Amino acid sequence: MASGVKVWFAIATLLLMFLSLKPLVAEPQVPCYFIFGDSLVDNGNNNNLSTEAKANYLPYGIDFPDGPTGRFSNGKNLADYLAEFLGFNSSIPPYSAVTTTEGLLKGVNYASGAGGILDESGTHMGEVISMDQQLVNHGLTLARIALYMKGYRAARYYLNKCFYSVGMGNNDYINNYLMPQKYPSSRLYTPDQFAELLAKKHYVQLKKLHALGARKVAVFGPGVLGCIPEEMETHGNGSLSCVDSINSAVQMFNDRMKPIIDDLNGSLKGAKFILINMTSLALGDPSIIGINNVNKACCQVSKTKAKGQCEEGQVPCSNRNEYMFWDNFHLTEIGNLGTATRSYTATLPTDAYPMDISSLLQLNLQAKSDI
Ligand SMILES: *[C@@H]1O[C@H](CO)[C@@H](O)[C@H](O)[C@H]1NC(C)=O
Ligand SMILES: *[C@@H]1O[C@H](CO)[C@@H](O)[C@H](O)[C@H]1NC(C)=O
Ligand SMILES: *[C@@H]1O[C@H](CO)[C@@H](O)[C@H](O)[C@H]1NC(C)=O
Ligand SMILES: *[C@@H]1O[C@H](CO)[C@@H](O)[C@H](O)[C@H]1NC(C)=O
Ligand SMILES: CC(=O)N[C@H]1CO[C@H](CO)[C@@H](O)[C@@H]1O
Repeated sequence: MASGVKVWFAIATLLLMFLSLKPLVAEPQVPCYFIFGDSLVDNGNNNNLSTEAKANYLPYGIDFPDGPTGRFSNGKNLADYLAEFLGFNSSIPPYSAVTTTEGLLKGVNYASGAGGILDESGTHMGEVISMDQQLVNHGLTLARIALYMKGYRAARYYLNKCFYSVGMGNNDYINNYLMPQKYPSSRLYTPDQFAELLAKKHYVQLKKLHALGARKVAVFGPGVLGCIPEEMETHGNGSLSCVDSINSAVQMFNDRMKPIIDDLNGSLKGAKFILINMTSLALGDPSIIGINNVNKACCQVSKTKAKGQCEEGQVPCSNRNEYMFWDNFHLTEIGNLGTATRSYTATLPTDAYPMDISSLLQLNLQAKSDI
């Protein structure tokens, strides 16, 4: 692991100081933020779904002001931190909990635990809101805003001004390709073919998002899945070290996303897509900031139902800021702060392509609806 990232915690600290100095009444940098993704950013959409992929029970949320909300961490998730960095004075609400059109205007969070690029990913756990379905929901949001603003043109013009984040692909591996007993994909496709299938479908999805009005979009690639505790335990050799074959399979998808970002950036007028490189974000020695446990979950995880998630009611580790992983899949709050900080202000040049979120926000794109 490279040692060039000593500064990431320093940056996080500075950023938080800066944020806490800003007056609370300041306007956010964008009027709205829409979130598409999986359990890394889900903040309650799965609560009322019939699925095992839920986190609305303790010890989830043990460090969150509202307690267990459906966030898959001990505290804030990536989207909570990004909303803070954007200048919002509260988190973006889950789509399932927003009832009024006014409530949609500052953005909503469509993310769903276990959701993927492919509709079938994660379905062995129950209901799931896939990327396609999240886009359908966003289409309904556009329609509702159009009614409210008396026209699609005005609604798209409004949506042009928002910031969007999309984080998909994790479950197409964890809860699909890497589960041969539940899904046939690893028998039907080589890792390269599967990466191609995912990338092609994701490309169409991102173009659809643009057609619904998105102009500034940060696309998060999947994480370093061979290094998450669940995969090290189930696919490793017993030494709790990263599973290289998984990392190289996921890398095939990540490598395909870069030309897709170039294509979108070149072909879609007035739009800018950026790619957050989770592989790069994982570089560096986190023990510098006190995270000295990177291969085991902080909470006691289930071995049967909802395997790898925290067991309900069990007492988690008390030194949560020393753990990278909260359960067998998800980062602790401190881990999420690191990811959010480096995607917002890149520490290494490879963290974000071709620029980080803070630079994307400053671009002056032609904010006119050209559809
Ligand atoms: C949050 O900011 C909005 C304006 O952007 C304001 O109307 C609202 O009162 C603020 N809420 C709090 C709790 O400060
Ligand atoms: C779940 O359902 C309950 C009762 O039907 C409702 O009060 C709550 O707002 C719903 N929550 C979410 C996140 O959908
Ligand atoms: C397990 O795999 C890791 C990484 O590939 C390797 O470094 C380690 O020596 C292996 N351990 C055993 C016990 O085979
Ligand atoms: C992501 O970062 C890794 C590690 O620095 C690098 O090997 C890879 O090429 C990067 N991928 C993209 C798409 O930039
Ligand atoms: C920063 C960046 O990538 N800009 C490119 C976006 O796409 C257009 C069209 O291909 C290029 O001209 C920009 O350089």
